Amino acid sequence: MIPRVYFVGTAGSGKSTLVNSLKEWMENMSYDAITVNLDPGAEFLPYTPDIDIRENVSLESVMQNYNLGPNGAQIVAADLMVQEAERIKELIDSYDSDYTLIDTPGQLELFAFRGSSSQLISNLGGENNALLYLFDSVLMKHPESYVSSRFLAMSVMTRFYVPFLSVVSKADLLEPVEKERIARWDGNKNELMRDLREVSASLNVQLSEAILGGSESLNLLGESVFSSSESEDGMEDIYSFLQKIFYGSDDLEKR
Ligand SMILES: Nc1nc2c(ncn2[C@@H]2O[C@H](COP(=O)(O)OP(=O)(O)O)[C@@H](O)[C@H]2O)c(=O)[nH]1
Ligand SMILES: [Mg+2]
Repeated sequence: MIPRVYFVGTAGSGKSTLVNSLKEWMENMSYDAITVNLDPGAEFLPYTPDIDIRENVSLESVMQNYNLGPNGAQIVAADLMVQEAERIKELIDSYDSDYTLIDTPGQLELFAFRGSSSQLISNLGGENNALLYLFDSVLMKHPESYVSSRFLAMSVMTRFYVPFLSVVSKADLLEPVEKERIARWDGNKNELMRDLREVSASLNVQLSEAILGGSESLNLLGESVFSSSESEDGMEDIYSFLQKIFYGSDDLEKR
């Protein structure tokens, strides 16, 4: 079964853009990947998906058929996608490719917090799933938003028991010193707490410390890879993570 790689993150974190740039990077390296769009509400995609949920479930058709506004239709569409799982799975497996890059709905909560999505992932990929969790670089610069971004990611992880990689997207928008600080926070909770104490109320710090303490012992999120779709930074790191997960080797040779 061809490995399935899901791109998950908050709206605007760069999922669709990264699907496109990772696919292009892979093509340049002569690795094969197909792309799947699972965002029924996508108006514009920077790539032409090989498989597109919108052919059967689109936000527009759900709004019309169920007489709903856009928010209600997003929810119904997310649930309707499960019924498409078998068809999409067969389509994916009809390709001879090394990877399947799967774009997910713009609004993270539609994908991450509805039971239908865990069902969809498990029906689509079984044991052959991995997830790239995109952290928006803008939200990773400051200790308070760094912490809330990590908590959100942890909460998503409690829904999907699949290997995952933390990716700080749009890294070209970060100064070198900001990148260094994020990497330090990833690796050292005490430094994060120290910086958080300088800007946040003590109750927030206590709460954050308690939750982060738990996550540290579980090694829940690990260190982040920085990626940029502008400069192609991070593509190699992402690829070697996938190679290690699916083919047991982190070198850049094809399987
Ligand atoms: N500077 C910069 N902008 C990016 C990058 N990736 C995405 N963007 C921009 O961020 C916005 C949202 O990206 P999109 O891929 O649509 O996010 P999605 O909602 O997660 O699919 C778009 O305007 C992109 O051009 C990146 O690596 N660098
Ligand atoms: Mg998108």
